[in-house]
Parts: sequence; C-alpha cells; structure tokens
Amino acid sequence: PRPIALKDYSEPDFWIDEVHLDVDLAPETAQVRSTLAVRPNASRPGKDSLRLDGEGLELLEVHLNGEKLGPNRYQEDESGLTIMEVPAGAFTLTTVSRCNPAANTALTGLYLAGGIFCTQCEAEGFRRITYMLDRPDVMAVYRTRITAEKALAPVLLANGNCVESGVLEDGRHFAEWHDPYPKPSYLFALVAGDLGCVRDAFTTASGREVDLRIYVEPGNEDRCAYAMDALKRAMAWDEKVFGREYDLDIFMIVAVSAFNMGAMENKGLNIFNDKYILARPDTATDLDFANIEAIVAHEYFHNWTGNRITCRDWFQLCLKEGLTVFRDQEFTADMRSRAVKRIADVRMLRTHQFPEDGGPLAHPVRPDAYIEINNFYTATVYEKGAELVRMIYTLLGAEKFRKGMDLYFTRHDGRAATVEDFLEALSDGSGVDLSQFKRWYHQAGTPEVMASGKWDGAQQEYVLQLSQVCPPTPGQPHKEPLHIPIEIGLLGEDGADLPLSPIGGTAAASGAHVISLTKREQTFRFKNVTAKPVPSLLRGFTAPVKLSSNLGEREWAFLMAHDSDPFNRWEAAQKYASMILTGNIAALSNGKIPRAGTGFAGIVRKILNDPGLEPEFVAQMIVLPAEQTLAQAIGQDVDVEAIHSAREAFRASLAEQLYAEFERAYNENETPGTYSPDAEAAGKRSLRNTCLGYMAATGRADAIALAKNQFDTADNMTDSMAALGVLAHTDCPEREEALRAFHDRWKDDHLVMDKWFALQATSPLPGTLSRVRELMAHPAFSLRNPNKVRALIGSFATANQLRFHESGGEGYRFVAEQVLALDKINPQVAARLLGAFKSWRQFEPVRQAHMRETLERIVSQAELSRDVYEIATKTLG
Ligand code: HT7
Ligand code: ZN
Repeated sequence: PRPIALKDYSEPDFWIDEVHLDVDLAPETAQVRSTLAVRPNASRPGKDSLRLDGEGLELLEVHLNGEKLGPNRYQEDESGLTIMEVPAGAFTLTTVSRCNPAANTALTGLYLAGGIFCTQCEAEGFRRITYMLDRPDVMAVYRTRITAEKALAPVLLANGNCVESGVLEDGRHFAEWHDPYPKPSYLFALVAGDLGCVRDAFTTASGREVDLRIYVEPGNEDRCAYAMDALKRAMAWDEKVFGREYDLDIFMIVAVSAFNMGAMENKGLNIFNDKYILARPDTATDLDFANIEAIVAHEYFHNWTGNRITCRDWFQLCLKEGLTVFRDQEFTADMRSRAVKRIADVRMLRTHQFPEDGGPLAHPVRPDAYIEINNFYTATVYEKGAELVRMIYTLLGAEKFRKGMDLYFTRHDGRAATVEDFLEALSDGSGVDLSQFKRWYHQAGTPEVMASGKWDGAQQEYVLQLSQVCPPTPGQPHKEPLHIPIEIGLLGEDGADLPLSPIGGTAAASGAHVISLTKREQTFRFKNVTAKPVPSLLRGFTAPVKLSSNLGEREWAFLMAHDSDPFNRWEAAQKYASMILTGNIAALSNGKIPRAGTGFAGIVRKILNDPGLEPEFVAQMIVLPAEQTLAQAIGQDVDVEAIHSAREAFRASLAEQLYAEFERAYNENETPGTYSPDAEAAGKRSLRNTCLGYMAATGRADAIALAKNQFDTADNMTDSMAALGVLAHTDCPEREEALRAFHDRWKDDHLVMDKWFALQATSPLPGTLSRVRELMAHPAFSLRNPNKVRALIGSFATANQLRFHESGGEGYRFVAEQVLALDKINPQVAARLLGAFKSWRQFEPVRQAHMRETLERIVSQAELSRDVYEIATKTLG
C-alpha cells in the first residue's frame, strides 16, 4: 500500500453542499438513495469527471440532474465511483446502492450489532454507507430519512432535529432528520433499534432549552444518571470557561456494546461504547465513573473543537483531538482534584506516549504521512497533542489564552482548519510569538532536558544551566531546538519556597516562575539566594520532556517530603523509589542484597500521617512506579522477571515496615453509608485499597482474610474489585473461590464480565496464559466484540509485562495468533493489539529474537489489512 502524504494535499475538484439520504434498513440489506448537490471548485476549474469514494457497496443506479445514467457514463472499482462528463456548473447526483449491516464485523460504516443498527464514520467509514467525497474539508448540510420495520427498530435517529416521522404500510415506519450545520461526512450518524431513553433538559446561558436524551438497551435506564449529570456539568463548564454554548435543540447520546473505540462525537448524536455511559455503584468502579465524566465531556466539547471547526485533512487530527483532550483534562481538574488529575495525565503520557515517541512507531503530533489513518489515533496525537496546547496555555497565561481561543472560534467557525490556523489565531489573539513553538507539531521524539544547578555563595546567586537534545526518530535524524516552558521553584533549608528573583529575560506568564528554554544550551540566574537551595524543576510537568539533573537521592527525599508543588512532590517520590528499585533490580541480577528503603519508608510514614493531604494524593504518593515504567527507566536489556521480583520484594518490605500505618489508614478511610462517586469518597476508597494491597503483599494470613472479608461484604464495585484483585493475584486458596463467586453473580452482565476477564489476564501468577486461552472459550467472550478483545487479550498483552514476555516467547505467539484471526474480522482492533510489540527492542536478546520472529511471521502473511501491515512493518523498522 502507498502512503498518503501531507505535502500532497490539494483541495477537492468539487464541493458538495447538500446531502439527502434515504436509508431503508433491513439486517442484511440497507438500501441507500443519496442525492448530492455538487458544484465545481472554482479554484480547480475545468474538471469534467467526478470521483467519489465508496467501498464494499453494491451500486444499483446513478442519476445526474434527475436523468438515469447508462453504465458508459460511470466506472466503479473497489475504492469508488467515477462519473464521466459531468456538467460545467452545479448539478445533482443521485446514487442508489446497498450494503450489508449484519455482515459488517469491522464496525466501521453501517453495522448491526446486538440488534442495533449503528454507524461509525470517522475516519473513512461514510464511504461504506454510500458514495461521497469522504474527506473532512467537504462540508455539507445533511437531511436523512430512515425507514425500517417498526417492531425491529422502534427508534430511528440521525443528526440534527427530527422534522417528520410516521407509520407506513406493512409494519414499517420512518423518521426524517435535518441537521442545519454543515459538517464533514465523518460526523454523520444514524442509529436504529429497540432502545430505552432517559431524558433531561439544559437551559443555555442565552436561555435556549435543550432536550437531552440518552438511549440505551432497554433495562439499562437505571445506569444513566451519572452520564447525564456529567453532560450537564460539561455544558455549563464550556459556557463558563470557553464561552461556548450548545447550538441545536436536542443533544442525544446512544450507548452500544460493540464499538471500536471509546465514543464518537457525531453532530447532535454522540455514539458511545456503553462502558463509558452505564454506571451503577454495584456495577461500576470509581475509575469507571471518572472515565464516564471525562469522555462524556470530551465528546461534548468536540461540538466546538472538531464539529463547528473541523480539520482540513486527517493530518490535522491533533487540531481537534489534542485541543479537546486539553479541554477535557481541564474540566476534570475543575470537577475533581487538579493535582491528582495532573499526576494521572502524566502517568498516562509516560506509559503510552513516551514509548511510542521513543520507538519505531514514533511520529509527529501532526504526522506527515500514513498508510492507514485509523492507525494515527495515537497517544502522540491525543495526549502529546494536549500537552502542546497546555504549553501554549502556560506560555500565554489564562487571559491571553482565552483571547486567542476566542479569535480562533470567530475566525474559523463553520470551516475546516489547520494547525497553522490555530497557532496563528492563538498568536494574533494573545500577541505572543509562537513561531518557534510550531516545531513541536512536526518534530517527533521526546526531548531530553539536562539541568545542572549551582549555588554561588559569594554572589548569592543560583545558576541553572539547561540544555536540550531530541533523539533521532524514524525519518527525522536531526532535530531543531524547541521552545520549552519550564516552571521552577527553589526550596530553602526548611523546605519552604524561596522568593525568586530572576536576572534577565525570564517569563512568568501564569504567575508561576516559568522560564523559556529556546536554545540548545542556556543559563538562568537567580539573585538574592542566601543559602544553598534545592531546585524543583518542571513543576506541574510544564513540558512533555525527559528531565535529568544532578540531584541525588538526598534531594529527591527532601522534595518528596517538602515540595509545595504537588506534582513535583509526587515526581520526587517516583524518582526516589525508582532509584532504589533500579538499584535493587541490578542487585538481584548480581546476587547482591537489595535495599529495604528505610529512608523512603520513613517519608511514606509521615505522608500517611499527614491529615492535611487529600487521601487520593496520598494514594498516588505511595504507589510505586509500575513495572513498565521501570522497564522504560532501564531502557535496554530489560529483564522483566528481575523487575517484577524487585518491585514485589520492595512492596513487601515497605508493607512490613509500615504495616500498622497501612492498617490504620485502611480503617480510617472507610466510606460508610450510601455510595457516592464523588472525588472525595473515591479518594478515600483509593487510599484504603492501596493500603489493602500493601498489607496483602506481606502474604500475612490476616491481610488475605481482610481482603476476603472486604470481597464478601463490599456494597460497591470499587471495593469488590480491589479485594478480588488482591485475591486473584495472590497464590492463596481464596483465589478460585472468589473468582467463581464473582463470575456467578455477574455472568449475565457483559460490562462486569470484562472486569473479570481483565483481572485474570493481568495476574502475575504462572499459568496466566493458559487461563487466558481457556477464557477465550467462555460464552461471554467473542473476538467480534472489541471490549472483550481489549479486556482479555489486550490486558494480557499491554498490562501484564511479566507474563506477556515469558522467556519462551509463548505470550508473543499467542497474541500474534489473535492479531491474525482478528485481522479478518476487525483490522482496526487487530492493529491496535499489535501495538503491544512497539517497545520490543528494549528487552534482553532472547525476548527480542522471539518478538522479531513473531513480527516477521505476521508480515509474511498473504492477505494482511493495511492497518496491520503498517504497524507490523513499521514496528520491525
Ligand atoms: N473522534 C473519535 C475518534 C475515532 C473513533 C471513535 C469510535 C470508533 C472509531 C473511531 N475512529 C476514530 C473519538 C474521539 O476522540 O473523541
Ligand atoms: Zn476526541
């Protein structure tokens, strides 16, 4: 397959202003009559043939300006339809075609799953429904008429407002929807089926009443309250923080159980993976509630950043995704704890984006070429994309950022825009030059910033030398210096912040002390520093970089105990723990005795005893770096067994030293009474369950009994899952009994069963791979359902470092087998699963050889999808 390149972008030869669809639905044949109002693009004159995208369609008829065309006037092939000799001016083109929703297992285009007809058009699914210029810069007004058997599909939905509906002969009925806002085809949606509905309303700041509806499988209506509440809070927040109001009279969400990703922001008709809508205290964990809040908000925020202003082409994906992730992160920070949210976001960035940026799949936030666009919905585009917007926010400050955003909205509303348009609006609106900053969008790789600080006692100055390098990435051997905002603080002997008096040109746009590193090497000086300070660098993680410094264990311990910046306090704890753990991993490999970490334990004790700290923050402070994080820190010749053993041993050692403290925190953080998903109660449960995990790490019988008791008596899924997690990951007699009890209670609940699958797939115990294989035969498992694949196979491949990387390579072969089977069913999900191999070069030689062999076997297969082919070949490099 040939890559598509950004540099080859050109406007379309024709515009399409109106799309009129008449969709007649039946499970195995959906007939679509589409009438397009077409006009030539004046800037590309003289084109006499019109090429439309279309895939997997059966073409029945073509009409031009109402006249049926003979087959000599058009040509069909596997990727579309060409109409020859089209008129020089505007014309209408009607096509009649068929597709088969029941046979659509790829879940893109129009598909039937679980009895619901549903569409997924981003990025290029519309062409599987009907012929179209299926590209985001072609924006049209859509009118959609749906007809179906009423008994089969009593609810008929599409974008916009319902303008007509009625009953037809033979038990059929119809509904016609009109969306007045021009939109690209990827935002089109249609849903039909037997659905229950939960309704509410929202009054906008300007006094318009919006009808809010959540559609779910009948019987799930009692699980929609939290999503509805999150939606209303998101609507109010976008008005207050970004001045953005909702623009239609109705906003609908539909929850379906077969969905390739989390959710989709179709105009006025969001479609969700039901995992991110349905929640009840007994079925959903605190994390599920938090995810629902964030994703409902994210999709809602797309109404402005993505829908009203869309992307000119798919290379600009970060324009809507990075910006919208930034917006949803800010929303969550305002709804919950800002410090905890920042820690969670950086954790996520480091776990998923940093390895991507440092491996064979590295690409810029705005990629410059792709084979399959579905492979570019990545952590780089989304999470690093959000970090770039956050850096702009840091550089501009809240007020100027808002001015820039306002200008962006007024300049580009109703249009398809580019990253350049966004940066220009932010720069013009704020008066801040972002020309160097733009490099972040086209330069891949995680920059490494080196810091070396020195106190000059004679001058009473603190001198900070910073330098930056960015390692080469595929296709980009040389890198230019980036504009990197770095927030800093200096701590005095008592741990308090010293007043900062920078000498020369440092910026402090956000009120904090932010310096701009713009050159390869730069020196910053601070005066009136009367004693040797400890620097706190990159506070709040103001830039997505890897920072190294001349700080040692003593300084990290000091910052862990005192830093006033909560993010850096957590960072110091992670650094300190990581230093001990990497030392212990090396000690284990060399037959030496690992350290017990009494100094670290001492600070953890103080933190556990500090009543001024919020419980969720305490939980974050005491969780050790994950096994994958340690693998990244080691970087090469990674030995997964040594990492696992060292980390478990250190956990057990901390637990032995602090058993009484963990027990006390466990008892003090009980949340009696009615369950509430709010951040405060969730934080207490989080700390309590973290303590339970530590206690169980000692293997003491009383800790296991405590976990068993919690499992038996829990009245909410968070506590039940936490206890089951402890038991399922411990070699104890209670393990199988608890797993069986959970299964028997929840076997008919598909979302809860996903938790049961994932828990077993992430067990570090030997025999996990055989268990995963066995579970594939469980009646609740299906390769056709992406949530099942992610829960069982995905969790094993990406969240069980120890067992996926079994030294004989059986984990790799198993996952590869599933990737190939899945590629025939759903290439998008298959390619994503293959992402588990992206860091293969960091492991020790035996595992590397097994992984290479596995990847080569995949590449050698005859009929690979574009999706899997691209990931497999690029991963091999
Ligand atoms: N904009 C959406 C991205 C998306 C997607 C969603 C569901 C199924 C397939 C998809 N392909 C791309 C989701 C979002 O980021 O909001
Ligand atoms: Zn999005």
